[in-house]
Amino acid sequence: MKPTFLEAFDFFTGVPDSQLKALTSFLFDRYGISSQHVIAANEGNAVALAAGYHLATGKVPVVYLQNSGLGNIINPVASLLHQKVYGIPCLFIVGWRGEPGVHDEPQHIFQGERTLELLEQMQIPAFVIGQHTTEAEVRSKLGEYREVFHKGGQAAFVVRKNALEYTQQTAFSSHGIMRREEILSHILDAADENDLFVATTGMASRELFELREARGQGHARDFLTVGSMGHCSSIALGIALQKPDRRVWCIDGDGSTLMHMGALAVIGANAPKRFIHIAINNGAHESVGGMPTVAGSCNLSEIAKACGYPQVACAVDFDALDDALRCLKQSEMLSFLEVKAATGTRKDLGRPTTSPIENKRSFMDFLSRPV
Ligand SMILES: Cc1ncc(C[n+]2csc(CCOP(=O)(O)OP(=O)(O)O)c2C)c(N)n1
Repeated sequence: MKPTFLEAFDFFTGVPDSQLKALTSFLFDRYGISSQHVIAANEGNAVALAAGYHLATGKVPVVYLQNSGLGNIINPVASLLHQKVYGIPCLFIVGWRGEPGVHDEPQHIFQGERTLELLEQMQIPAFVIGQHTTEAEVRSKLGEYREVFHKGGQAAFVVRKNALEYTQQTAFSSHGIMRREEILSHILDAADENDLFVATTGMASRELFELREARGQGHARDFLTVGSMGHCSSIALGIALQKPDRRVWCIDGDGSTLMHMGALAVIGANAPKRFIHIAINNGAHESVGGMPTVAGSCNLSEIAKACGYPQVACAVDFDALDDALRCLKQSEMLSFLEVKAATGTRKDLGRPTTSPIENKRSFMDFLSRPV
């Protein structure tokens, strides 16, 4: 089904999801990035933005998200939108990863099992859109939802895999020259044997896994933050504060850095030594289809500097990257490196073949060894 049933709405905000690629492509083609379509830093921000839209217009906003983002919306739904507070209507479009019975990655299993229950707990009526759902059924549901919105309530469509289609797929690209996997390879070349890595959600962790495999280095040095997008730098901080003798490389993305950017201020204030925070900035949420982030137009290294990182750098080509890696490593100070990157991922990129529990055990074992 095409997402055209949303034509009656004129404000959309959210965080992209691969399962909602048809929807975001449709929105991008129709509105671009504009006052009618805002890609938010995280799903909670999107809910607040939607609330502002309603306050300004009296109309019903649409918020789209992967079900991983449900946790981020609980606070603003319960304490801002809910009828017991301001009673602000909102339509949610939720991509259902980890639906029971459908194969998916470990980080989606529990969230997938609880998705409908969580919406019910938040008193958000939900209708599941599958491959065989008709547009007439969805429009009729929307008719019922109008009553809910009129009373200041919220409602949701939960979207199954391949349920939405949109043929005119917009292509995005950034202007960088280095691809994330090549950048990761240079970082691995610069690192020492005992160094630890904490990598962000999405392709970065998958590429790191495959690079280690290709190099025959095992996976014990790497913590792969397969879920919990935006939190890898805080995980890395938690480790660095307890293991000041180990060098910690945190591999962040621009989307994930933006998602919980307050973490930068906390890292800057704690200033652990030997902590190298690298944001691979391709200006996109590439792992879930390549929708743009706002990081293409912001200076992440200056933000880190203002947050108290004593050393910051920005690299746009391989020479600058190698120089920066050498200098930051030698300095043994908290550092931030923004690497301007191109979008682009190998077609045959696989997924980690070890489970998160195996990853945790071998990483903790590696961490417990004396250096
Ligand atoms: C809370 C939450 N919202 C959305 C997602 C879906 N998601 C997975 S990776 C990703 C994009 C990450 O973008 P970025 O950090 O810039 O890295 P890139 O994919 O460009 O390498 C998104 C939105 C998620 N996993 N968790």
